[in-house]
Amino acid sequence: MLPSVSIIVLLIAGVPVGQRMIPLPADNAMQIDITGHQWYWQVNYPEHNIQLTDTLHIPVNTVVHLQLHSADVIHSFWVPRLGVKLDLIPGRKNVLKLEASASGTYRGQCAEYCGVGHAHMQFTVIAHEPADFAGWLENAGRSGLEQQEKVKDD
Ligand SMILES: [Cu+2]
Repeated sequence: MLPSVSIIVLLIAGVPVGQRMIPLPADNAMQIDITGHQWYWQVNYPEHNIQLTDTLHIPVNTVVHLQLHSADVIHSFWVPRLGVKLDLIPGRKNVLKLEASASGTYRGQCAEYCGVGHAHMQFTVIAHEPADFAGWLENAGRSGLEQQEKVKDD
């Protein structure tokens, strides 16, 4: 009796939490494609024709869905202060929900050893207030392919 009651209570509490953690396709959250390369991060905003290297701009207090791909070996997308880490696996797409609760700059780092350049495979997440983000999106989208950070040779 007690085990059944315990399990039911845990399911009632746990199922909604689990549902919120799954990136469901029905969500109309912003999609950002991230491709790991040896040894840099390619960031694409497919709906806005924006392409960046090693920099990710997001709106604050908003869930964005990152579609993680790898062009070569296994990498791992890790932003310690945002509490997220997920592997990028060749031939697969992993989806990560990312949300920042405060505007500002967050450092990220590849967390899976991927070769000699691994330690330098870092990136920056910039979380903007909603109005600032809309402005950034408009500017960056208008200029087409924006390579605002250092362009790396492959
Ligand atoms: Cu790495």
